[in-house]
Amino acid sequence: MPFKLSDEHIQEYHTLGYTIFRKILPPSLIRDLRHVTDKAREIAREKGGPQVQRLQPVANYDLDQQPFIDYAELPELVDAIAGVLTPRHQHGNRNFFGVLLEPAEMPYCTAWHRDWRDNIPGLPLSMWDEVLADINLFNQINCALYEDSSTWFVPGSHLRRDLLREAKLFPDRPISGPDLRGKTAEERERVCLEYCRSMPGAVQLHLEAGDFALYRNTLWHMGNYVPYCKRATLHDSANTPEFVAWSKKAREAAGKQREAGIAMENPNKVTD
Ligand SMILES: O=C(O)CCC(=O)C(=O)O
Ligand SMILES: [Fe+2]
Repeated sequence: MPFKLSDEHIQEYHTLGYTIFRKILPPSLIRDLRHVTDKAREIAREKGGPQVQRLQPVANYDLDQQPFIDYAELPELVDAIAGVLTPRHQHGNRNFFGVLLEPAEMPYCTAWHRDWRDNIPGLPLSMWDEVLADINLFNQINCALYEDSSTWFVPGSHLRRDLLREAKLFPDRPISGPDLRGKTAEERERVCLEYCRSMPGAVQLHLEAGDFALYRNTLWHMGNYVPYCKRATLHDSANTPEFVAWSKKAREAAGKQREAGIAMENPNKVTD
C-alpha cells in the first residue's frame, strides 16, 4: 500500500515531538541503499575503528551517490515532509546527511541529551533556549534500512525545558552515560538498557526496514547499540535556510566560547 500522510502524523509530530512514516521507502530503494551502506560501514570502520557510530556526510566519500540522490528526491518523502512541516523543509542535504551503524565489537550507548544544548561544547545556551520551539529549526530524521530499535525518546519533552526530576538525574555537564569500564559485553548490554530506562517517561522507538522517523532533536533522546543488530539508518535533517544560518552562527559562537576556555554551560546549575 502506498504511504498516506494522515492528520495523526501532523498531530503527533507537534505533541510527541516525533512521527513515523511507515514503509515509505520502496523495496528497490532499500536494496540499493543497503548495498551502498555496506560499503559505508567498511569505510567508517577503517577510518574510525570497530566501535564507530556513523559515516557522515556520505557525500564526502567514495560511494555510489545515486541511491542517496534517489532517497533525497523520493516524491512520497518530499510530500510527506512538506505536509508535516512546509515545502521549505528539505531533507537529503548533501553536506549533512550520513548513516548510523552498529558497533562491531561491544554494546554501548550515548548519554541522554538534547542535541546542541548537551553535545556542542561552548554553545551559549541562551542561543538555544530562545529558539527551542522554532519549527524552522531542529527537525531531524532517522530512516531505517534494517529493523532498528536503538533510539529512545522522552515524548513531549521538546515542548518544555527540563523537569526537576530530569535536572536531578543529570545535574552535571557533560552528561554522563553509564559506567562500562571492565564489563563484559552482556553486562554492558544490561547496564545500557537500565540507563535507557532510568529516564522517566522514556520510550523505545521501533523502526522496521523502510520506516522514516521525523523528530525534534530538542527532545530528550539517546542511542543504545548492540553489535548483533545490524544497523544502517540514514541520519538526516529537514533543513530550512533559517536552520543553516542559525547553525553557522551557533557553531561560531561555541568556538569563541571554547577559545575563551568555557567548555559547557550547565542549564541545571544549582545556584543558591
Ligand atoms: O543513534 C541514534 O539514533 C541517536 C544518535 C544521537 O542522538 C546522536 O548521536 O546525537
Ligand atoms: Fe542526538
